[in-house]
Amino acid sequence: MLIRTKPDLTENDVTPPALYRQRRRFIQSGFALAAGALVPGLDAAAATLEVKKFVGLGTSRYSTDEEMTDIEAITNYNNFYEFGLDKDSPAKLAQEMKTRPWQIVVDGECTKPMTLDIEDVLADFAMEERIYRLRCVEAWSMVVPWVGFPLSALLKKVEPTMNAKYVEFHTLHDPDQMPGQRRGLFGYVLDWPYTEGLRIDEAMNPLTILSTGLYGEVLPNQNGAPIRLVVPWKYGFKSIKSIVTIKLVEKQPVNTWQQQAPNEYGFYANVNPQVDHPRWSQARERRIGEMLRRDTLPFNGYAEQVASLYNGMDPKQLY
Ligand SMILES: Nc1nc2c(c(=O)[nH]1)N[C@H]1C(S)=C(S)[C@@H](COP(=O)(O)O)O[C@H]1N2
Ligand SMILES: [Mo]
Repeated sequence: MLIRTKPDLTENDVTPPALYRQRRRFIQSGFALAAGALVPGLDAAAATLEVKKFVGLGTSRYSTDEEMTDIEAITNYNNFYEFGLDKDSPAKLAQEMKTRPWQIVVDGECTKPMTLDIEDVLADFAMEERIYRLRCVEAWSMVVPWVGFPLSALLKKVEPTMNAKYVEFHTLHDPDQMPGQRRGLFGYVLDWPYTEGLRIDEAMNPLTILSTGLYGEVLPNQNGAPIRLVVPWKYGFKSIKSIVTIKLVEKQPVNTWQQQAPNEYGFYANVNPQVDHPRWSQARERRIGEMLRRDTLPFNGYAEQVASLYNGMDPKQLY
């Protein structure tokens, strides 16, 4: 059910980015040690410290040379409505979210459906894990050095059938842990769980990653721990956080923002400076940390990698 008491609110409402002061806090002690011992990509010594680091990771060939956004901004200027509507509330309210144990169900149109423990995911894909320094864009933009591996690697494991035309993702639904899912607490509720979708060829594209860390460290809760999607040629809302379900499906899923405001958000959400959002231009963006706005690039600068996925499609349809 959808209750909508604040109709002009959108996922893109911008809080002035003056609030990066709050010190980030990473791992709750407890799981770091055990996890570090099991995962080849993790530094065993560092695992005993408060912050768990990924070591020896190669860099993806898709990485940009552009300057990285300050970690304080990446971890304190977030959208994660399960933890409130303000950009600075996820950093405060997501810290108590339990990310262990954590299971991910991968099923639907495939021959080998699986329930994976996050520790197994980290171990199984450690060899494929890379640093992906990628741009992400909204009205603001950032360059984030994600730690991640291609979503395709995981999808191949379950062997999608010919009927797998789309992939549907769900975030954890747990109102006890996620105050934003308690009806009415913020006077506004999305239809939980947060849901996203990709077409199967988008999902198999090597630029589509599952991320488990950033800046060489385990993903902070506010950025979608323990595992989140990153689709850098699409607007930020496609990059669903804290994933518990990955379902191969035949029909195009309805994603959360499309359901919430179908006149404003579509399925594809490809970054396109020429297509305005109904209530604002998307021609320019402000890179966090910079004063002047810059032109937004088609497909957020990743046209060479992904434009061919949409050959023959009407650009309007791509929103
Ligand atoms: N589960 C969930 N995933 C989500 C969101 C959300 O509210 N809930 N917000 C989305 C939006 S609108 C954006 S812009 C990005 C923000 O990611 P970041 O905080 O890591 O920059 O997460 C996306 N993933
Ligand atoms: Mo967003």
